[in-house]
Amino acid sequence: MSQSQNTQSPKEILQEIETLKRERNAVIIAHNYQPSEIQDLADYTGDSLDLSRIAAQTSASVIVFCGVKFMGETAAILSPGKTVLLPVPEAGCTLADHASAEEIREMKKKHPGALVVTYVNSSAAVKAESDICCTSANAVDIVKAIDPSRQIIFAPDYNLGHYAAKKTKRDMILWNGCCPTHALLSTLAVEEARKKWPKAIFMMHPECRPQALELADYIGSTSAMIRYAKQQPAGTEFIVGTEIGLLHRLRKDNPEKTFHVASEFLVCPMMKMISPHDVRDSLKKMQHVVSVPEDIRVKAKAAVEAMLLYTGNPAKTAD
Ligand code: CIZ
Repeated sequence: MSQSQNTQSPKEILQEIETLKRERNAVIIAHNYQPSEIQDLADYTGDSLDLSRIAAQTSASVIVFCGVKFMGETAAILSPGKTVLLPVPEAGCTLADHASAEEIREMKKKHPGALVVTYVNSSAAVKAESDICCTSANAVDIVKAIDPSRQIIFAPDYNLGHYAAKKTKRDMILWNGCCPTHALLSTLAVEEARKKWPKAIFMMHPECRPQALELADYIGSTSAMIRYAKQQPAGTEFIVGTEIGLLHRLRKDNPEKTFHVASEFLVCPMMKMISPHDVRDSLKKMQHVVSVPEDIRVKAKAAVEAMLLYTGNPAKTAD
């Protein structure tokens, strides 16, 4: 880093980002779990599905994806003609790492005829081995829509699969992966938060463990929580059982309501890796380009598009 870059103020960095954005015809998108300063500098914030749709539909030629690797890959899968940049390439996802394409192939051999439903928190190679993807926002609807006579392998998140199985009364083969951040929300932590804020509505993400989910007032994805919180009257208090980054958006959208994080452990270190400097460097040096081999991209795109069709919301993509 040069001396002048070192001494730049936060405001100067933001100005440089704006200039680079115009020069590159770029758009910046940030996941709901990103640090607040990244959410604030982004053009759009949302969940991985919202953001991939935005990436596919934008007229910008460069997409700076402030999130983790699988999200950048999903955008690249849907937007082959655009350049997708991940400011910090080391930002991965432990949950996605729980399943490899080879393991999915082995599982399919063991259960011939089973349909593979894969959470978007998975690598492009795993998506390419899947029949249909889902997000935490639509997992229940996707499972519900599948022919009841078909066996389902649900990967890689055990907790989301368990939740979808319970809601749909389907007996599914569940993968043994989990998000280590959401798994940290213990029943003890839930009870302690309840004691501290007895009047609050407890919202929880379906990536939390089943025992914790039993104690929730409302269960939903980040986009569902954003919608639900908006619908509640002014003065409502909430305890939020998901990654702490979501509280920034919830508070911004609802200044007349109160939000508490359910546990101080709900911090995903991967989601906190990107700084405004990284966004600036990403645009300046056009780094780090997310690329998905074409044979994998085409197969993974079919699984992502199958999900978009099931949910009645196909993405407008280039090919
Ligand atoms: O789908 C996403 O973006 C994730 C990881 C969580 C959520 O509920 O939005």
